[in-house]
Amino acid sequence: MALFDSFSPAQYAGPDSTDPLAFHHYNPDDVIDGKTLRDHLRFAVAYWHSFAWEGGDPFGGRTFERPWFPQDSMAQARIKADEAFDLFQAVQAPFFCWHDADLRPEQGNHADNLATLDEITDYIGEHMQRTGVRCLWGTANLFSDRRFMSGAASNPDPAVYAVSAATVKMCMDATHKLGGQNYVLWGGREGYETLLNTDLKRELDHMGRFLNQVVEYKYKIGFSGSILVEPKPQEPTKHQYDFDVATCVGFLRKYGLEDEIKLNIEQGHAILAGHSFEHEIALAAAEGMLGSIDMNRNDYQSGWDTDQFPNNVPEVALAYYHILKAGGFTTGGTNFDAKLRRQSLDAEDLVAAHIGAMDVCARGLKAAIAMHADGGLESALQARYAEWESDSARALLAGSLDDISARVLAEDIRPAPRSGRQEQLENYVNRFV
Ligand code: XUL
Ligand code: CO
Repeated sequence: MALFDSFSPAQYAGPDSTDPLAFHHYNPDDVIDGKTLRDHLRFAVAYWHSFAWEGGDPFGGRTFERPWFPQDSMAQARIKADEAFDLFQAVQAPFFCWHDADLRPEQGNHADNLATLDEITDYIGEHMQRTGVRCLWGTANLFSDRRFMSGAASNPDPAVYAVSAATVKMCMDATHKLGGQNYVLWGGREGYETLLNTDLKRELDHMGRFLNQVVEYKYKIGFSGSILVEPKPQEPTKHQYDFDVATCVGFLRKYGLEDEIKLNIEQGHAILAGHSFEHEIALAAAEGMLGSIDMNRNDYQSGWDTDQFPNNVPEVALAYYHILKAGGFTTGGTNFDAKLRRQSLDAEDLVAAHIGAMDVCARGLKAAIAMHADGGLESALQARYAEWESDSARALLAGSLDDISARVLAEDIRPAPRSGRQEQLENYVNRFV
């Protein structure tokens, strides 16, 4: 029995509606600032959390019952795809994202992995044609299978490097075939459990070369989407090499990739790194490397990557504010890298989770657009740094420490401390959220 085909596409019913399966804030066709909300937000459903994850946790296995479980045959993979596209339509998702291992079962050898991925992406391509749902990004699962336990590109065993490279080529080809707008690399097990057995420099060099091979291949096949790296500080490994945005920026520069690769920033990963989501987005934007976002929410107490659906409008508003400041999404979008709680068993829970998350994002985006248009934060910022526009201030940056020291003495420069106005700015934000 199909799970999602009885849900007709969710409709916008306005903020006063009490219909739990209607949109209250996300009206996809609403035009704000010259763009529909659909095009501002570019929502994507994550195939892995919604269809491959079975509801297990470290203490217990599957809690969900789905017609495509167990996920051990191509017949089951086709049922999963049918259901996935029913869900995409039920929540009006314009995009989806996937790993190879989400779409069909891992076969245990590369030749069979290639053939079965080709087969299932043909099938998925037909669903895309029929429904108009598009691929935001594809990626390779280089972390679930046992062979990746010590990493993929950073593995001490060259045979694993080889299989990883072949798998990424396969997934780039599949993303290209499905018209994907980005290709993502999340370094699942690129990191270490203990430095006692890790040649850190060699592993970083191998990862740098691997990413260069990815970029070379992108040009070879004429893939016009963006290549994105997704920062995360730990989990599954004790230390992940793509720790946070700052670490990734330094890494990409070191290996000459700063103009070729951008970042896919995830809310929960930002929290794990001890940052806020808007910090990571603002820093990526400042470096010209903002690509896309994985929208979710972490539990602030547990210290795990809990991948919950977002429900905090002020946090989301600040994230979108920085995205808007950077010019909005181009190839990127809002991928819900989020999963149900394991007690949320029903098909309706998954539909409601996406609808609610889209509403939260729409509220956040509308607040961000209003703040951006009002310009209050920007003018406060301009005012705070205004003195740097003067010739005498600019001369400080051009001069030497000797020049500056002489000036401080000659002009008897004595700074007059000024308020940072943080509470007033927080009050300002609260008027919009
Ligand atoms: C894991 C994570 C991944 C990536 C894709 O924490 O976020 O799902 O987004 O591999
Ligand atoms: Co993610």
